[in-house]
Amino acid sequence: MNDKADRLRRLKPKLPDVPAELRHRVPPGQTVTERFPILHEGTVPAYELNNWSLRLFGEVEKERSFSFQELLELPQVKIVCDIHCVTRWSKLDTEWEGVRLVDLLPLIGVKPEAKHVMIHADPNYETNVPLEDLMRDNVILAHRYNGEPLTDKHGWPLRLIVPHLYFWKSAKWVRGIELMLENRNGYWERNGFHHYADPFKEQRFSDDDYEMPIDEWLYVDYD
Ligand SMILES: Nc1nc2c(c(=O)[nH]1)N[C@H]1C(S)=C(S)[C@@H](COP(=O)(O)O)O[C@H]1N2
Ligand SMILES: [Mo]
Repeated sequence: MNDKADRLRRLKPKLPDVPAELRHRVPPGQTVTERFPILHEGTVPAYELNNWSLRLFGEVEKERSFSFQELLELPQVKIVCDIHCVTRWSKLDTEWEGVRLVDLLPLIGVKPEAKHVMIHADPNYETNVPLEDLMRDNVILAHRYNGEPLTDKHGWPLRLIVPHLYFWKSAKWVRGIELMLENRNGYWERNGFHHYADPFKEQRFSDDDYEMPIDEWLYVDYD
């Protein structure tokens, strides 16, 4: 059992003020940073793009794997969004480029009974998202950030971006998308964090009775 949820919610945060003009964009209990923290479990994976693929499976008409090149041949979109990490940092106006799930998933024929998705990622990470949340216009599998290819530490070659949920749902190093009939919980969701994770409702923990220290994210790596 990973005790991050317990550790984080024990301390009481004192948050710096969010500038008034930004307050409507910053969820409660968050603070804004210009920097880009790097957070993940385990070590950064190294890939040979030729051996890399993204597998779509589960409740689909026909399971299929996409090479990186095949993903690049699909319609590409750019989104600008705010991201909110459960450790209390938010970063505004981040720009990502990639493929919309709403463009990708129809290619494999998702069965109508499928309502839930498990995102499978390296190293040994998974996170669950309702299918309808992935169908939003600004939910993408991103391969570029701020006009450049993703860096290794931010998820190269491919990561999910789900702007409207806490950032742990935005899995880096995504390798598989599993369509499911029933919800199953992913890694953090099994370890004390909320199964849905709406930052504007402060859905941080599975029981949400505690608060997180404001300075948790200051102690991670940056670029
Ligand atoms: N594969 C993988 N993806 C992951 C994680 C992880 O541990 N493994 N951590 C999540 C968490 S908790 C956060 S806050 C974001 C951090 O992304 P960043 O390092 O690009 O800021 O990645 C998410 N995606
Ligand atoms: Mo996070």
